[in-house]
Amino acid sequence: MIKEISLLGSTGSIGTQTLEICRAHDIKPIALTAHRNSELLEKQAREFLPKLVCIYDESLYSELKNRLADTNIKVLSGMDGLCEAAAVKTDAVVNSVVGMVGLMPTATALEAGNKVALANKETLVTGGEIIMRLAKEKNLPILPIDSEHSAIFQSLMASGGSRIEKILLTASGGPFLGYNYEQLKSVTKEQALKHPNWSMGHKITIDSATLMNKGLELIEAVWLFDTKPSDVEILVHRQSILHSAVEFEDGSVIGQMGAPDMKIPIQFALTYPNRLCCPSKRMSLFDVGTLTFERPDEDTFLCLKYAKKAIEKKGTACTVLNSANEEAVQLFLEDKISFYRIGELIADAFENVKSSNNVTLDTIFETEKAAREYVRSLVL
Ligand code: MN3
Repeated sequence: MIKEISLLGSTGSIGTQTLEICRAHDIKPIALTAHRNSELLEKQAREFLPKLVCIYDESLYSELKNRLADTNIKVLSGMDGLCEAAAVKTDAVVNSVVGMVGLMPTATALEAGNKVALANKETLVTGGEIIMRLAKEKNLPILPIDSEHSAIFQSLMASGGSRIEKILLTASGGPFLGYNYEQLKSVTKEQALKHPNWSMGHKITIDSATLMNKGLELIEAVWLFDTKPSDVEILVHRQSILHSAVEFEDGSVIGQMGAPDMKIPIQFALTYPNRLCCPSKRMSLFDVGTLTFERPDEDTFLCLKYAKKAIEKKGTACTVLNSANEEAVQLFLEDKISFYRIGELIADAFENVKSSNNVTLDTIFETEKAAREYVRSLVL
């Protein structure tokens, strides 16, 4: 079992819950990194005494350095620091940063021989082809933390090597399930940030409201489980109790259920293949009562439609999709565009930004730059 980890994105929602698991099972984080929250990072550093900490925003480096001046903890910043944290020799790197900023650290962790527990879906959305190849070359597992992918991973443990016929990827539907185009046009940021079942960071909460989150997860599933996009079926499941399932050739469907609590998949990624007591919520099927399933509305929720187009196209098309989404969500959170405009911008970028069939880190970052600039040029 894992004794120590490097935790990238320790001050976010997944990061703080990962530290709860660390406390419960005496796992030591030897590296901690944050985007901008130096106050919480200092607090975490004082509690866990890691070898190093990194603040991604370089303008906060001196502040963090001062905060920790009386300790022996090495203080780093920027992408170099993040990659150094990913490369420390450890039992696993937990990557829970937000956005495709997580791609380089994931590649670096694997290059350094570290196994990866992955919550950063943008890593696989943009770099799935190279990351999965690298993991195979290095013979290192990528253990999914995303709850749906953890559920699929757990369901596959029952496969006995049999062929998968279909992956059933469940979606809560977000706060605007059932809304039509006219209704979506007038929703506010406050409404979009209220997720019915999960408590998460802002980026993923908006992604859940546009259904882009499910689009990104579909792409993530294609890479993680080496499956065709058409073999992944998305089911809107309002209760978020069945976290996803797999259908085998004999028609058996095996899924994983539980309370909607991220500590369960986080812990499983760290204790796999063992199951230990978890400081999580519990589910009562009596309280849940009914489980419902319906098809998503792709004509209204453009993001999902374009995510499917992107994974069918392959190459760096998924990077166009993802980068356009990251920019559009940022613009929405800054009150510069309306909610519905997010999907329109992504559709526009997908049709007009050139993607490459040759997927390398260089072509990914070139595509990212072009897509971000394109979206900003349409708005600002
Ligand atoms: Mn998920």
